Amino acid sequence: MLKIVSARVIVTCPGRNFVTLKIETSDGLTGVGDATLNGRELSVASYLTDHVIPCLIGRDAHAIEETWQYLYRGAYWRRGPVTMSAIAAVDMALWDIKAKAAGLPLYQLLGGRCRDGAMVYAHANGATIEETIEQAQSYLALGYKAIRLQSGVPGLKSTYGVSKTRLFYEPADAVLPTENVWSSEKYLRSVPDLFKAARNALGWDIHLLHDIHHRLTPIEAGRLGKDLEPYRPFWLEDAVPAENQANFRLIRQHTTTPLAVGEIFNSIWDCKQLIEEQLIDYIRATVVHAGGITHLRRIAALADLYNVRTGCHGATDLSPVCMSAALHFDVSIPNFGIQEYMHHTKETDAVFPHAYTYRGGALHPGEAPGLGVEIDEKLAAQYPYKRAFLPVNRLEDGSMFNW
Ligand code: CS2
Ligand code: MG
Repeated sequence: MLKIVSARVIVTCPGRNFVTLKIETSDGLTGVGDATLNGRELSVASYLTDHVIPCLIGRDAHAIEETWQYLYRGAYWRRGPVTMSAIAAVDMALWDIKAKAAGLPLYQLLGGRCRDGAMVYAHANGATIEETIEQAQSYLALGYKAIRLQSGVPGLKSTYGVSKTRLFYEPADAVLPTENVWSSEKYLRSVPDLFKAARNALGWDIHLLHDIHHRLTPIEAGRLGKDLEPYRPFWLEDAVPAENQANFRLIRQHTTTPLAVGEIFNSIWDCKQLIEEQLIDYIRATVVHAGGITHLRRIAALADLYNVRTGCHGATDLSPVCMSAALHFDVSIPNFGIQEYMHHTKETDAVFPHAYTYRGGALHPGEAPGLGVEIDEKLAAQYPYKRAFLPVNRLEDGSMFNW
């Protein structure tokens, strides 16, 4: 039996915090898993170190499903972002080990390729519409087939998705949460202008996406979806908070603009109704936060029954380990939609050497055995953890709102 003989959690901060689980086996094979939960990293690190790793030692490294069930049912306190990110990290590491033992890139163990590469979308953002479009044009020149547009909102000091550094968007920007101020009215007035200008400047042979980031009511989202229909968005993302999945029925009644949701989901139960009632078009759940490859494949299989495609989250706070795992998943499923791709910094890429490459508007997982990514532990040790919180968001009257 291929036994798990040790496991450790590596917390590193090459520009932002990442939590990585590394599992070692009796024949020297190792596997890695991403366990990064932006703003709550140490919770998952402790969950793994104090409550999971002691149970892993001596277990069969090949028994991925059994281990998943052991950690899910055995927790008693099921689901939630911390638990499911910890389970995800173990799952990714065990799939990494299994594929390395087989000498194959992971996608070959997931049924082989359904497509060459995973179409990705880049992030164009700017304080003004002009700045946003100028950055979108630079992505167009790089061969991207899909671009997300996020622009400043006239009258608001800040908004979601517009970063100071423009290229690397890292929202966890302070040792205590920064306070943002929001106005849906000001925002709703600005988005149609952004899309009209974008279509005029970029044309129609490019997918244009937008992230509302949980900030509208269903009827506001219905109105925005209708306002944008002439510009054919690829999707409107996180239109409304999705604890109440029935919220999306109201949006669906008013617009044919495709809807995407799910980057903060951590299990199939968070999206079962959305998928079964076809209230969404893309499910954004990701490998690191939704229980790993094992569970995300279940979500994709359910989605496939209802014409829902995947659109995995891929922000900079998901490490190259998660991106590697996502790409093996993306090329192997029938109902892949699109993969988010926010570049990591050079420092991050150096800590996580990886096989995936960008080519012609898509990412390719590469042919290295396993996930095709490692963590340089010596280099990682040079970047100690630095507490950083995601911002909070208030309405102009000072009441708490959704960030
Ligand atoms: C965003 C993320 O990428 C996205 O679609 O929603 O940037 C999200 O805000 C961060 O991952 C939060 O840590
Ligand atoms: Mg988002």
